[in-house]
Amino acid sequence: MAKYLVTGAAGFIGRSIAAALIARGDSVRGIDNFLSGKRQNLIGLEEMEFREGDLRKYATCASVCRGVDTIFHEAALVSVPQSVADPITANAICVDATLNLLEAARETGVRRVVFAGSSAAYGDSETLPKHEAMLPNPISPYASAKLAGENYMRVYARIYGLETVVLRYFNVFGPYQDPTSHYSGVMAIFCRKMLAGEQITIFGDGEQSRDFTYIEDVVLANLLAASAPADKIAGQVMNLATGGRVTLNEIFETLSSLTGYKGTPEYAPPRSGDIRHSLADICLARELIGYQPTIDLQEGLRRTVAWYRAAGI
Ligand code: UD2
Repeated sequence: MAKYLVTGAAGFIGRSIAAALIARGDSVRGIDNFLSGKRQNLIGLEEMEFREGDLRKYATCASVCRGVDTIFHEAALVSVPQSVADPITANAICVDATLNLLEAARETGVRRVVFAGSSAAYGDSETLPKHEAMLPNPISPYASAKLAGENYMRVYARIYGLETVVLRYFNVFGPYQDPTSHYSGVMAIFCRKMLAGEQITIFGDGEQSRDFTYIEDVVLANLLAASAPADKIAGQVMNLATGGRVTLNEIFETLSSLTGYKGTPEYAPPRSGDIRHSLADICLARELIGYQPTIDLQEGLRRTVAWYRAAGI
């Protein structure tokens, strides 16, 4: 039976991929250093062979790759502002660790690596939707580091024949996303605060827009990327999103009605490194891995609010 390795397995996206693999009966190993991952995210994943460790150490990568067929590399420092505050750590976590993992994968005979890329690669170029043929234009340390990871993926496919594939995530949201840090994703923060009746802050005028992707579709795309024929995906980079966008002000309105929130947002200056609009062209993922989003924004928000309400975080 093929063995899967999920890095960042205690994080939001990693644990969701691991849960889907376990649910279909696959054998899964997970690794996390709990820098941003949470131990409670491992609840329900008891069938996973879990190792606590840090991919910035090559020996850890070599040990965790042994016997693995396919890796889902989700471990990262995921926040743009956090990378602005500490670019050296962002680089170590997103670049050094990724190169260690690729080299260990090559050495131990791993067949495929599916990598969590980021729409941050596009920066704030005005062209919408963003498509993969556009020149990258990173505008934050996070974006540069994620792009470097992508480039290593392509190089390892080309030079060493590893079947690497990059999914460029656009704002992912849903159950298990950590709402408790000021580096958390906006959906998680808004859900938690609005359910608790707390003041929320919108950075900028709220007219910035994002292509918010529900976690279940991200998991789906990862599974498709893991099983697609090598000649279609090896060395490829593709967007993973919905192909629709919504402003923060619109999100606020929808979440107000779903949560019963009565407050109004406080508006603050835009965040450094923030991009204005983000919208994906998802044709390539459709063509290469047969991806089609299944959960629309309204349904995704409904499920997300229900989850935070039940979790009582
Ligand atoms: C997302 C990803 C990031 C990267 C990037 C690519 C998340 C958590 N981060 O960053 O990993 O891929 O996209 O561009 O998915 N905001 C508020 N109030 C708050 C928090 C955020 O107004 O309390 C704003 C924020 O200034 C930004 C928008 O909401 O304009 C989205 O922020 P985010 O941190 O959720 O995600 P983003 O797009 O910076």
